[in-house]
Order: sequence, then C-alpha cells, then structure tokens
Amino acid sequence: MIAAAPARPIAAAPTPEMLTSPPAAEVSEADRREARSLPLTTRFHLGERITPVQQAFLDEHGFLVFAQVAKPDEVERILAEIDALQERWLAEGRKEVNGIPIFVGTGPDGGPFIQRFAFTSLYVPYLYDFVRDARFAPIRSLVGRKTRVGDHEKDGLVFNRNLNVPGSAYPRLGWHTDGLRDLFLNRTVPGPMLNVGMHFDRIRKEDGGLRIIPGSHRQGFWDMLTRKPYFVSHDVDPDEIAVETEPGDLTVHDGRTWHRVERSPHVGRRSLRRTMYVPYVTDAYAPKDESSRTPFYHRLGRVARELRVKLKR
Ligand SMILES: O=C(O)CCC(=O)C(=O)O
Ligand SMILES: [Fe+2]
Repeated sequence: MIAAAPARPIAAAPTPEMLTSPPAAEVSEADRREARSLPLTTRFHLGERITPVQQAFLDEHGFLVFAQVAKPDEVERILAEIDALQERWLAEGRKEVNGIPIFVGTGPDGGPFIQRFAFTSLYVPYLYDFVRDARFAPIRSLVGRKTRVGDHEKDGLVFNRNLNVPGSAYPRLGWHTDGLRDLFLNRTVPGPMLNVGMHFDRIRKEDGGLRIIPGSHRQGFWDMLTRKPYFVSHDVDPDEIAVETEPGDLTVHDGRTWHRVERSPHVGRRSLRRTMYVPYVTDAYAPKDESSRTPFYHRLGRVARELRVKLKR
C-alpha cells in the first residue's frame, strides 16, 4: 500500500541517496553493424541489462524506445494520481514549484488544466517509489554507474500534458536540444545527458508528438547552437522521424539531439498526449527549494505562454 500524499513536500536530504546500476554494455563492431541494420522504428524490450545492440543503437541514433515498460494498471494509477494532483494544485492556486512555473492552460472541457507539472515525485508518493523501481536499473546504467533520482533538482520529475484546444498552454514545443539548458544553468559546454521519458498515450506519426533528428547528438557544438532557431521553429525537417509510442512505453534520448513536439491535428480530448520525464542524474548535487529562483528561459516561456493562452492561439 502506498501512503496518502503528504501535505508538505519531502525536504531535500543533505546527501542524496545514490543507486548502483549494472555495468554498461560492451559494444563490438558487429553489434554496431547490427544496430545500423535495424529500422529506426524499432521498439526494444527492456531486460535486466542494456544489450550491446541497444547501446550501439543509442550511440548511432541518439534515442531508444522500450515497449510497455509500465504495465496497464501502473499507467492507470499514475494518470489518476496526476488528476488528483491537479485538483490539489488548482484548489491552492499554485503557480510554481521550487521556482519552476507550472503551465496552466485550458482543458478539454474549457476549465483550467495543468499541462506541465514539476517536482511531481515530491507530491505523489506513488511516483517517488515508481521511479526507483528495479526495472529502471538498466536505464540508469545508461546515465552512469552511480545515479540518483533528481527529485529536488532541475525541474524534478516532470509530467506533461500536451493538448490542442483554443487556450492550450502547451499544444506543441519547437525545435531544441536539451543540452543548451546546461549552458544556461551551469555555464559549461554540454556533455552527454540523457532524457528518460514515459509515455501514456497511443501516439502515431499522424497524431503529432515527438520528432527527433536521428544522429544529431553527434553534431558539433556549433550545430547545436545554430542548426535551428531555438523553440520558435516548428518546421518539418527532411531528416526528422516520428517517435511512435504506446501507453507504458519508455524512451531515452540524448539531450544533444535536435527534437520537437508536433501539435496534434486532432482537437480536444482526442489530442491529449501525456508524458513523464524522469531525472536520473550524476552531476553535482544541487537541490532546490521554495526560495529557488526561476531560471531565465522559464521566465521567458511564461510570458510567451500567458500571451498565447489569452489570445487563444
Ligand atoms: O514531450 C516530449 O516528449 C518531449 C518534451 C521535451 O522535449 C522537453 O521538455 O524538453
Ligand atoms: Fe526536449
């Protein structure tokens, strides 16, 4: 049984608990050839270790899809927990968590609808436990030998709900790499960094969703800065592919790849796309709290979003 949600978020520990993951896969030339021969739409099975071919696929293309990592009852439970969290946050008029704005837009029924939740694991004990489950150990091994869950760091555990209705705060997301954020936050040139996402809806190419330029993580730093205008470009790229998902699928993408989220061509509930991004981290411990400042790009984003919601664009 999972306990009822705490009234106050869990305080950050002075020293974070580090989790040990299995050793990384050793990749041969034959593994690389095999990975290159696989279709880009391959959905892999997550076992107890990352296989050499899976590692080679990630090295080559910058992303991986694992089929049905969360079971249907877990998907249901998480979605219900998020609905309950929305009720609480709307009732208390919450605007941000630890300096990170929550995105509030218009929902499928015209009422307020939270479209991006931050630090979710601090408010939902079920999720705090879920992201620590043993099945994710091989995923964590892609990030490092010793990792932790960044419950209190960056934006914490993020839950997104893309929706296409007039007044949506988050129908889509323009071209970007995630690595540039490191440049703003740490003023260091971005190194390898992995984004781990869980998906809750059936999204095929014709439903919009995640687009990635395979192999773009291998570009140089200059391309990472200049290949596209950050967040304002939504154009189809001739080299992009659609990452198609089923509920419970898990994706991993290299933070240096160029990617975007395409708006759903559907409208209302049919357009709903829910994802959860889990911060498995290894870098210097930097917990946030209620006094943490809002990063520059989130302040910029907030202005743009509020304008869009008002203009119902
Ligand atoms: O919605 C997604 O799958 C990706 C979101 C994303 O790229 C981001 O938040 O940086
Ligand atoms: Fe991203």
